[in-house]
Amino acid sequence: MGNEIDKGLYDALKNLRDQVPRLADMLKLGMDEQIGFWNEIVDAKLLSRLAPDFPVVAAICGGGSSGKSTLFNALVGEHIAPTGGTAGLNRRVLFSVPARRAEHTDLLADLARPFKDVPEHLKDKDELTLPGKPLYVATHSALNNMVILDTPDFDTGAKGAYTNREVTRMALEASDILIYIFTNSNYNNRDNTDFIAQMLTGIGKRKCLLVYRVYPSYTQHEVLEHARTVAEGIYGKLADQYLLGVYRTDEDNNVAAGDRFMDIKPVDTNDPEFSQVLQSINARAIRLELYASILKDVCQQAENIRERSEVALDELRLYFDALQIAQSQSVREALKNFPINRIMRRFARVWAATDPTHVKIMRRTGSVIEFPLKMLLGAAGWARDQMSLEKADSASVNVYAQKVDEDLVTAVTGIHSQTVSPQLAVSGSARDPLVRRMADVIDLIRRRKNPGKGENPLTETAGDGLTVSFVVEAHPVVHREQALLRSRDFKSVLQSILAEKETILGISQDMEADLEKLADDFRNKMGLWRKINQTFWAFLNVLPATVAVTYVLSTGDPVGAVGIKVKLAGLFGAKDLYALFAIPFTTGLKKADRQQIEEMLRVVLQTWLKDKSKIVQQLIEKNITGGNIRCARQTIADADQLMDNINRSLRTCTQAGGADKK
Ligand SMILES: Nc1nc2c(ncn2[C@@H]2O[C@H](COP(=O)(O)OP(=O)(O)OP(=O)(O)O)[C@@H](O)[C@H]2O)c(=O)[nH]1
Ligand SMILES: [Mg+2]
Repeated sequence: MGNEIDKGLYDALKNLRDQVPRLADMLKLGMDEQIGFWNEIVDAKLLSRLAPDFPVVAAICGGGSSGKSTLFNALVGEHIAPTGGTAGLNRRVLFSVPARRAEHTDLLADLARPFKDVPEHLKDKDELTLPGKPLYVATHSALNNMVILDTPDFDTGAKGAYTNREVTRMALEASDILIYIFTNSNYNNRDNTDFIAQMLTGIGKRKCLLVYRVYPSYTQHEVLEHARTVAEGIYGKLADQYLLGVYRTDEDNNVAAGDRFMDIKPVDTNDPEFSQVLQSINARAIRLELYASILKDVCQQAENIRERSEVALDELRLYFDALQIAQSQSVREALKNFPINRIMRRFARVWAATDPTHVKIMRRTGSVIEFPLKMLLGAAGWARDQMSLEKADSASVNVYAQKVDEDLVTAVTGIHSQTVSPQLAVSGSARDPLVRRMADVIDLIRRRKNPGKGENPLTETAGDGLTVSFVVEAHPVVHREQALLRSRDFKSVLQSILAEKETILGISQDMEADLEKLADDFRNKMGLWRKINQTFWAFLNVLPATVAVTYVLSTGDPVGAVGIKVKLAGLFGAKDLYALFAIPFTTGLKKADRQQIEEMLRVVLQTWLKDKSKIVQQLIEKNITGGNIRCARQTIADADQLMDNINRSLRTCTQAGGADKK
């Protein structure tokens, strides 16, 4: 296992630990408890342990008075832990921490995670003989980046009620390897080895170094045999797989007297020194093996959360789209009445003002008006019409203003209630790309939640290409914004929108510019004769006088989120158009002229709708939907990005977990 893989795994895990809870929170998955557990496992079991410079941790365990503390002192090279003849002397775990790292509180906390307590600095040996938090000493041991644990014995007390068993379990859990020390009087104590075996089964099998405190007279053979008994007691048939080495320490009164440190020798003289074995331990490889199943579990859970997030994100997209459709529909609602007379008159003026000079002169002679229209208009009536139009115009402004008022109230009331509602009901044409996308998302979510059931809402109704209806839940992500909007007085929302009504009534500078450009474009498309053809010109002027004040827009077509798409085919069908002109079909209006007028109306109407939609949309967004829209849009963007990163990290973690098993 290369260092790069370790580092990659560690970084990927760290990213996951940071990003998975963030994503869940961002999308309001409502899995707080599960995610809390997940966080804890990643922190306690994996992250702290897989940090590249985390020390190798070895726990010294064994029965009472077998020499654990004496061994501990020998390994750290100082007489720190109390030793004595009374079994059960130590009641707490003592960590030896390399002095240069002893000031890192985080490291201390990570080392003692299973204890759920940060170790305290040992001030007095006797502290160890009283139960309590784990303790630590800073040491200058020759063992590089190594932490040794002295633990209490686990066989003091009556069977079933041993004093220190839970502490031993935590110490084992905190360590990478086990140093098991035993004596001639307890090497075949099944109770002791069973206990260790049981602990290791629960927390993951640690490999082990055996130390036999023995009389010098014991032969190598005897020592190995007794050690075998211990190893098999702990690991059963798999003993060889977990045994890192067998060592002996011969009884020595100088040691008991504290004059010398315990001397640990390999039983087989060809084996490496004890400290050498300790130093060559590849803790990270051990940990990867130890935590492989935890890692797999953590990845699996992260994957589950990621999948849930994906659904939630799709649902949010769906809500976002639905809200946009609802908003566009309300914009359309607000602009139901089209002041065709005003707009067309304005356009006629723009048209006249931008007429080239020679056309103006020719027009004045009146010689180019074609016959049927002359009949209709009457040459003399022309000027009179122009006068009366001005009056009609100002009267129509008031009527129109009132209509806009009504339409706005209806539209604003509608979109407001949709925006704060727990559900959003929208409908649209199956041909609309946005509607198709929504249908696909609904289908995707349904298939993920409930594989193999139901059908794409689109395929159910798409045969005739007509309207599809959706009910979309308000996404939890926008609940806060909804509450904010709900807490505002609706009347004042409405008032602040109506206060800006003027911007809808007037013809903005933008629109004026658009109309000029339109006139230009049109003229460029016309041949010379058509340019001076006064039939066309006359129509432009007669139009406002002959139509109703406003023309109610109505269309079953949905409005795309990006802009208003006006389908004039349905709006001004041939019949509609003639009604609009109030000109009998028999007038003999040339087909070419009719098409020209239709085309012109279409673009003028589109220009107007574009201009006004923008204004109304801004009004609605500013006062009603803006919070939800911004919040949804931002969350979608952020979650998308997070999801990408999580996918990458997950792949790294899964690969590291997989590679480890081989
Ligand atoms: N003669 C002799 N006595 C030793 C040797 N090693 C340890 N002892 C003694 O054995 C007794 C127990 O040693 P400790 O190191 O305290 O044993 P422990 O396993 O830490 O005991 P508890 O903490 O009580 O579980 C002490 O009196 C030590 O002096 C040795 O090599 N020779
Ligand atoms: Mg002790």
